[in-house]
Amino acid sequence: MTKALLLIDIQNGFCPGGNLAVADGDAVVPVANALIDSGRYDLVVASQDWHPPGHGSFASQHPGRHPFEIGELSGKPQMLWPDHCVQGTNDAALHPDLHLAGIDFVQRKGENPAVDSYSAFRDNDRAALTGLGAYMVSKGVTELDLGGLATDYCVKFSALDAVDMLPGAEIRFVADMSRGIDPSGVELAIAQMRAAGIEVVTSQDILS
Ligand code: VGL
Ligand code: ZN
Repeated sequence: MTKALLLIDIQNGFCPGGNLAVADGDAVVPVANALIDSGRYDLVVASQDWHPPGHGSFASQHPGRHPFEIGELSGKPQMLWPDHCVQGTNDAALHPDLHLAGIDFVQRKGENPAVDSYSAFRDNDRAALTGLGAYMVSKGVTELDLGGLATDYCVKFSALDAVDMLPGAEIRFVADMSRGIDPSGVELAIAQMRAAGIEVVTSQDILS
């Protein structure tokens, strides 16, 4: 029985003032800290969106196109984003208030300029794995609580992949530790997670 907490992309870039700010994104930080500090997890992992400059998901790489339009990357439809979470910049850093000392492992993703990687477990084309699934299997993870930024992108895809990669594990989405980009996308994400057998909980449910 290994209980794990997975914190998705709680980075400056997705918080107010960041390049791809999610409304109220920094509100997830105290919730994450309460869970990190709770002592109930055997393993705490954080993912970090970690793009090279000029990543193909950036609208700036597509002449005449703008952020939040659908473009194309490696022949597939791709949401075009503002430049964000560029390796080594403050935008890519984990939020400074996050209790880093309680984090056992940081999984970086999105390093291949030709494919985006919403999930902490694999690239969007599903070809390349990050290694996080094998790592969690090697640690014997049977319960995984996850959340972070953004609910309708990286959290959702990570949660759905966790169901695939940790067969038999109980996966829970921590709603108050998460914020999304698009409200209708968040609703859809929660419906898709529920349909995949993921339980929706609050940090209060976990801590009480
Ligand atoms: C994310 C869009 C682009 C996320 C990352 O962390 O949800 N969204 N890159
Ligand atoms: Zn990204």
